[in-house]
Amino acid sequence: MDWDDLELALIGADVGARIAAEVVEEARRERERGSSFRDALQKALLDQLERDELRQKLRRVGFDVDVSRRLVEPAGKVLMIVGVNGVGKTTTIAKLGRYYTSHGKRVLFAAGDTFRAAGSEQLAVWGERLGILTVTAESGSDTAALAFDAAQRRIARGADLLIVDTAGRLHTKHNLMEELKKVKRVIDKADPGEPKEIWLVLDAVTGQNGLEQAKRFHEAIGLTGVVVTKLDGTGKGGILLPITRELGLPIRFIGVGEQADDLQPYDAAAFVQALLDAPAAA
Ligand SMILES: Nc1nc2c(ncn2[C@@H]2O[C@H](COP(=O)(O)OP(=O)(O)OP(=O)(O)O)[C@@H](O)[C@H]2O)c(=O)[nH]1
Ligand SMILES: [Mg+2]
Repeated sequence: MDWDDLELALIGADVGARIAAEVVEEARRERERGSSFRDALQKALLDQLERDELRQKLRRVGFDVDVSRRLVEPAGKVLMIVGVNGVGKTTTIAKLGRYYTSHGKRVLFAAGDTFRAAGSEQLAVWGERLGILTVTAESGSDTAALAFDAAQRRIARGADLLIVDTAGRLHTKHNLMEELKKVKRVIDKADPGEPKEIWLVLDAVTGQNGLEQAKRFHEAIGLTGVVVTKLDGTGKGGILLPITRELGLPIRFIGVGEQADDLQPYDAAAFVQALLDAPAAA
C-alpha cells in the first residue's frame, strides 16, 4: 500500500480528510526515521488519539498504561445518556449497569425514554435480568419528572450511581434538545451538582455524521464523554479520531455486540490495532 492508498483507506474508515492527511504526513516522517510502515502508522494514529499528555509522556519513556484494567470511574453519582434514535443508548445502559455492578457499585436505572410505549419497559427488563432497580414511569409522562424522582431515590438509597436513559432524538430538533436541558436542570435540583457525567452514544456505522451529532449535543448540554457502539458491525470506527481531536471529548467505552458483556473500556492502543487490522485499512 502506498501513502495515497493509506490516506484513502483512512478516509474510508471515517477518519475525515484533514486528519487522514495529518496521519499520513506523520507516518511518513516516522517511516523516514526508519520505523516499519505499520509501526509508523500506529504511532501516527496513536498521537492523534492520545490527548492526555501525561499518558503520552509515560508511553515515551516505556510505560504502557493499560486502561482496560483500570476502572472507568464516573465523576459523580448521576450519569445521563443521550443520543439520536437507535444508536444503542438503552443497551449501553444495560452494559454499563453490568460493568459497574461487577465492580462492586450499587447502580440504579432511570427509564427516561417515556416517549415510546416500549422504551421504558426495555430498560426495566434489562434491570430485572441484571438485578438492578429501574425507576419507571408511564409512557407519555415527563422524563424530567421521572429523572427528579430517580435522583431523589438514589440519594435515599445511598446508591453509587444513577444512570438515566433518554428518548432518542434528532440533534437538529430544537425543542427536543431543550427537553434534555430541562432533564439536566431538574436532576441538579434534586441532587445539586449532578449530573456530572453526560455521555453521548454514537453508532460507529454513522461515520462522519456522528461528528456533527456530537457537536450539536455538546453545544446544547455539554457532554463529558462518548460511547461508540456497534464497532462489531463495521470495519469503520475512524470517527473516534475527530471526536477526540476536534471536540476534545474522551471516549469512555466501546460497544461490540448486543449482550450485557459486550462493552469495553476504551483503549486507544487496542483501538488503533483494530483499525489497522480492519478490512477498510487493509
Ligand atoms: N451489533 C451491535 N448492536 C448493538 C450494539 N449496541 C446496541 N445494539 C443494537 O442496536 C439496536 C438499538 O439499540 P437500543 O439500545 O434500543 O438503542 P437506543 O439508542 O436506546 O434506541 P432508541 O431508544 O429507540 O432511540 C438494538 O437491536 C441493540 O441490540 C452494539 O454494540 N453492537
Ligand atoms: Mg432506548
